Amino acid sequence: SSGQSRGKAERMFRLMDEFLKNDPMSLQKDIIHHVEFTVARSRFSFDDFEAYQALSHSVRDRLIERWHDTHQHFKKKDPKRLYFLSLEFLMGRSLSNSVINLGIRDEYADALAQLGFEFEVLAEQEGDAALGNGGLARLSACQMDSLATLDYPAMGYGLRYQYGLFRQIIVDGYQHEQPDFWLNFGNPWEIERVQVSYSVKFYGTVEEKASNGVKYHVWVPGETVEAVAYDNPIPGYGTRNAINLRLWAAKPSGQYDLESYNTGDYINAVVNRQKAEIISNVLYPDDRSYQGKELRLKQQYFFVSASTQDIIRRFKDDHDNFDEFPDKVAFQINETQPSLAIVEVMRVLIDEERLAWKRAWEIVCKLFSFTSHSVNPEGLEKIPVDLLGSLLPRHLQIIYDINHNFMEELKKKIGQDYRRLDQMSIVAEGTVKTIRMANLSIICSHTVNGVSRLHYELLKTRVFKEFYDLWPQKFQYKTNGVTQRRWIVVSNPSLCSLISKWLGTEEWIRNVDLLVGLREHASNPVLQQEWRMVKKINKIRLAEYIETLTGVEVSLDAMFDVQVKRIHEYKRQLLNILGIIHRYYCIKNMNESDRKKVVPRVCIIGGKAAPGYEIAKKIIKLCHAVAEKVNNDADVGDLLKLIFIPDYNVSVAEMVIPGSDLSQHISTAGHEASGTSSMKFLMNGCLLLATADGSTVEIAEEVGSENMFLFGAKVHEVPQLREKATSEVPIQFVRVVRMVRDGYFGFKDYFKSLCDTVEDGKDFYLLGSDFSSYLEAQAMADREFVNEEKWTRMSILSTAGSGRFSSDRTMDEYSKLSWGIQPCKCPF
Ligand code: NBG
Repeated sequence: SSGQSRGKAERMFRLMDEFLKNDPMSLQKDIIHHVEFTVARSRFSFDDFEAYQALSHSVRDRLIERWHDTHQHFKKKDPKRLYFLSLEFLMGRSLSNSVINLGIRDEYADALAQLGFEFEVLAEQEGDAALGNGGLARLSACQMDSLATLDYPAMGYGLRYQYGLFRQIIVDGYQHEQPDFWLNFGNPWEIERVQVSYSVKFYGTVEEKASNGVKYHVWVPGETVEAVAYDNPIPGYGTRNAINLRLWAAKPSGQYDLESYNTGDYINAVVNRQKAEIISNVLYPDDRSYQGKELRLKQQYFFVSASTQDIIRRFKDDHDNFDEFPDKVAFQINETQPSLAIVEVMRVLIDEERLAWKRAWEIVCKLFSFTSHSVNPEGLEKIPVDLLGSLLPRHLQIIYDINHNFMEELKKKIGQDYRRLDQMSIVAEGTVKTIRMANLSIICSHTVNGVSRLHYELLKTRVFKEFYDLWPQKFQYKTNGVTQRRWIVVSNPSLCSLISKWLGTEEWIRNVDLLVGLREHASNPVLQQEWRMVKKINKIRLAEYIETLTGVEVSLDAMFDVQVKRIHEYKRQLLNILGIIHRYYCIKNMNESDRKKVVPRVCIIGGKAAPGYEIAKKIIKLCHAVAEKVNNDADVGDLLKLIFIPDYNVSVAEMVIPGSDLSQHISTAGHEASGTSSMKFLMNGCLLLATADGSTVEIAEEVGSENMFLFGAKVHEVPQLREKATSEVPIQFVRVVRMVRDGYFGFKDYFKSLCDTVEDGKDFYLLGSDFSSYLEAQAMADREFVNEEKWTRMSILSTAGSGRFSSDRTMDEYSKLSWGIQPCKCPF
């Protein structure tokens, strides 16, 4: 029979070979086939969107093929695997990235051209998959791309939200939120796996039982919900490997409550079952505050429980006891939201697999690597004990037991130092008793990671100081990175070709360190000329976008100065706007001959504010109010324009970043854990105007601080500056704040509370004390910009120095230092 199955396999193989050919003719047939039978449109009449759908299905077939092969290969080799748990993944679009990683972009473009379609036009039809908020979520997406490309045996787990991050629309300068029902038109990039599903339990009670004198616990749930898998293949570049991102959707459980059906209220019984789906309905739109909401906790446990069951099931398929578990499995906990996985693994091992506590704990301690993405101790996740105890009664018991053991151990080490014991306890006493998820994560993980060197210093000395003193060896950092595939190859094809031409190879797409090779050509006038040409192409694309969106025409000769990211007080978009007001004031008060010397600027700001974040929303409104005035002032003309780009997301970023000359990363020092958009700008040859915060410190080391515009207080200066009752705030700052306060831009009452946040003595983020050095850095940027050769050289050196900030490097570091995994390459 093995001969029979081999015969069958060979036959299947031959058949497969028959269909997935990549010559233009086969691709055309394939697309037409999908038009007719998948999209069910006539091959004689279909529009761009339908063509996009058919095209995606054709690409998807090729993805699935590699993804199956990779799966088989991993199964055969049984390497140690990494499971990357994150509540958020900001994938953006998939089409262009997929065909590029599969290496068949040009073949598809040719095939489409022969059918009368343009690849780029169809690619624009795709909506973004926005299952995340900001930096953390996009980082996860970049890291998945690197894991696949570097052939690591990895898999991502998350939640398949029906509604992704809200769409931002602007009405009269105010942000409004609209639901993002991204699945409305279907999603060709996922594969529904109805047969891969697990029951997830909630509520109920815990019963203590005994068998042969050994006590154990049984959790009798009050509610059960089904988790169904949706698989999203992630293709690597230049490899056959394609890994899996498995997202869970909630469905009503198959177990019926006969009681409610028998009472005769059939309709209500069905409707109630449907409520289970609420769990995976909507992404929480706040990236920084944890409000202890039940639904949020349910989301966390739901995805963690399904993932854990899946991981343990896979392990048990090939192993008959848990001795090898830590040799085969590594868990990565992205921020604290997935940290219930720790407790869940512990629960399964002791309650279901009936391992002794001590044995189970030994195993758990070898599994988890935890990465913190926060710097603010107040922002750390705390879950009210009552909430956790009611939703997950057994988990609360286990947390208490873990904490009890930890406290006993700690007392042996540090004695009865109650202040310290209290700070390190997982359980925080207070009016509302809470569980500190960060403490849980640190205690149970073998590695605690920071996302930049500076962040690591802050974790050690401030955020988790007590833990660092106890376990210095646990603490590490792996500076974030982004994938050059999406951020250069997909989003900036002209730059991509130019780089390959000058390096004489495309190898940098897999080995980004090669970008340093550009350094030796940085002053070469031919490269410089071509480099400027590329920038121009991208600026034209951006200018056209701006014009269609806002009706404002911008000059291509102006410096495009961009700040795009979530709106937060600490990121200081307000500093940027106040700087723009200052620029405006200066232009207004100049004589004609001075005006001729002004370097024209197009200031571009974009980003979403969390729906409940009032001050952030006022910053957006202020931006519009200032833009209204400045853009319509005949005295100013092309010298200054202010543009707010609505609904900033991954695909908007792909267009904005390549078209920027200068980009701003101006958080108050000590507040940005890393920052990753800076890395994307850097790769695209944009100069950075930045504070010494997060990863910009390391960026300066790579590209040289003389090739950046650094300003502002350093981390160690911030506390003293805050202490000072009144700091030395420059007159320019007082003036611009006064203009806003006095209603120069209208909406006087509305902006009052915003102005109050930067009042002397209350200016927590130090806009006032950093203002002078900010203006100096800006003036410096103006001076350099007019020197074309110098500016272009700095731009080339930025790209050349960006190699260290690839997520490929980050993933290699994690694999070696935290996860202990090796590449596992699928043969072609
Ligand atoms: C963010 C930090 C950024 C960092 C990203 C990725 C969250 C909660 N944190 O500085 O603010 O670059 O994480 O590590 O999104």
